[in-house]
Amino acid sequence: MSETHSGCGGRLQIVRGDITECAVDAIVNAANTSLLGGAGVDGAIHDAAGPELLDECRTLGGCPTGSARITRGYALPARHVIHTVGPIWYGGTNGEDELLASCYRSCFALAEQHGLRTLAFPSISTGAYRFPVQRAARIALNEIAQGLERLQTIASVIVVCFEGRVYDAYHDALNANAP
Ligand code: AR6
Repeated sequence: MSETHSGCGGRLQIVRGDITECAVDAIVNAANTSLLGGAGVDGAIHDAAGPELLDECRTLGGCPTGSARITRGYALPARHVIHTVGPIWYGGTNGEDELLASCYRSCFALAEQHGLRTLAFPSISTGAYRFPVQRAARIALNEIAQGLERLQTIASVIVVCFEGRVYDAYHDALNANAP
């Protein structure tokens, strides 16, 4: 991990890196409604976790857009994976903003139910699903700040940016919201 930047009283970090290397209570996966794997971060997480992750995902029966499901982490350094399904970008008038916000809220709800203290998020929907990254970063950081405010039991949230352009967008969005 490199190039870190922090906010929310030190409980939020923006880093560049690979989420599969994060030793946290749960990493979040940007999945699709089948929960049966795919490309991007989803493929990387399944590769690193091993085939037992797919076996458990098969038992879940999929997940609607904006919701989340939790599994074990298997061979990952993370104890759990929270699989959430971001919206596909269709121009912004199909409820995309609200569905993306709902992904983050659903992840925090699972973190609360399972007593998780450390979370790592990728930039949901900004790859194959084409959500504009500046807009996604504002929504993500707003929801993460609200989640941290509501759940004082969460010690840290890391946003893991795989690409420089994504890191820059989150960095700028965090600075724009700083008091
Ligand atoms: N660690 C952190 N972030 C990553 C990693 C990684 N190892 N690999 C990619 N990213 P995407 P989506 C970033 O396409 O847009 C899948 O096929 C990537 O740079 O993974 O929500 C699913 O099965 C980008 O910023 O997810 C779905 O079908 C971010 O992760 C679909 O893609 C999200 O890009 C979901 O599309």
